[in-house]
Amino acid sequence: MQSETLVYLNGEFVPKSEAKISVFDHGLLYGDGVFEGIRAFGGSVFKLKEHVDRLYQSAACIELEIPMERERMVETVTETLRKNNLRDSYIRLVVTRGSGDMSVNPASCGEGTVFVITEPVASSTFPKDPRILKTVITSVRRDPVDSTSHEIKSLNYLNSVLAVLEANRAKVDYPVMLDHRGFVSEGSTMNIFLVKDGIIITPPSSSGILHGITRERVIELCRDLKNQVVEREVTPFELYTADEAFFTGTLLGLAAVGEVSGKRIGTGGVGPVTRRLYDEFRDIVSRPEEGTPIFRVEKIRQVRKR
Ligand code: PXG
Repeated sequence: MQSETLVYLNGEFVPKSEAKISVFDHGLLYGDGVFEGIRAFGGSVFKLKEHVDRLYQSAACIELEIPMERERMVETVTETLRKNNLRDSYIRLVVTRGSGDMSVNPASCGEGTVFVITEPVASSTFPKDPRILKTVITSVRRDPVDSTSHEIKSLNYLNSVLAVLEANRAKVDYPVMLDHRGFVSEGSTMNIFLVKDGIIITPPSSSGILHGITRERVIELCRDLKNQVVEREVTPFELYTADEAFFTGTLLGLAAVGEVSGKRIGTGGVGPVTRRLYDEFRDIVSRPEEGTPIFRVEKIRQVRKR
């Protein structure tokens, strides 16, 4: 039994306690890098290819060349999981600018630093019931799309950190952030949806959101279930007066919004639309066709042996 999980770091697998990078890495010095948070459920990495695509898109936007091909990156994630014998996991995939001078200018940096952390997660699916979150609309706004856009999943999460601090101070579970114009944008690490008169509404790209992979899959799910879903700007009033609201994201799947800035949303519990979508999504995440298998090679070998 290996005692410590292994971390992939620049081409090697090293024990967690030895997985270290330089203090001169610009990922640390300037938040200059990109990342993905991914989950594996029951031996399948949910939407791994989509996460890897988003990683390369984020990298392209900051002109960071990832020193390996996309296919190899997909392989590296599944290989790290296999090394750790993990079927259910939280995965953190990070590429930084690498080590360089003490200057914001990335020109002095060599090759990017790539690492993959895989941590065990107890359950192979989400809990039976969704979380219900009390929230507050924070004074901290999402950065505009022509600024340090959140469409880039970069290592700069201070904007989200400031919002979380404000939520902590307000003694609620989670922040809701507005865009620079005052329209509802998203949470610190989750996209937001609301339900009004049977229509499901979610803020569009122009509201400075990250293009969430869960968001995308839930939109598709709404359409499959013949629920009308619209991407359009949402005012705080519309959120306060919604019949239901929920967040989407890798860590929780869907989470109900119970309250926003002291105002109860619907019954303050889990509304029927949120419940239905949560139940369906909970079933979707471990389907092999929704992701990339971790143990494909071994499974084929096992089948052949029989
Ligand atoms: N908005 C923001 C700003 C995010 O960071 C989402 C929306 C939801 O996107 P996905 O693709 O997950 O549906 C995110 C995702 C972490 C962590 O450890 C953060 C995210 C995902 C996983 C882990 O903080 N953010």
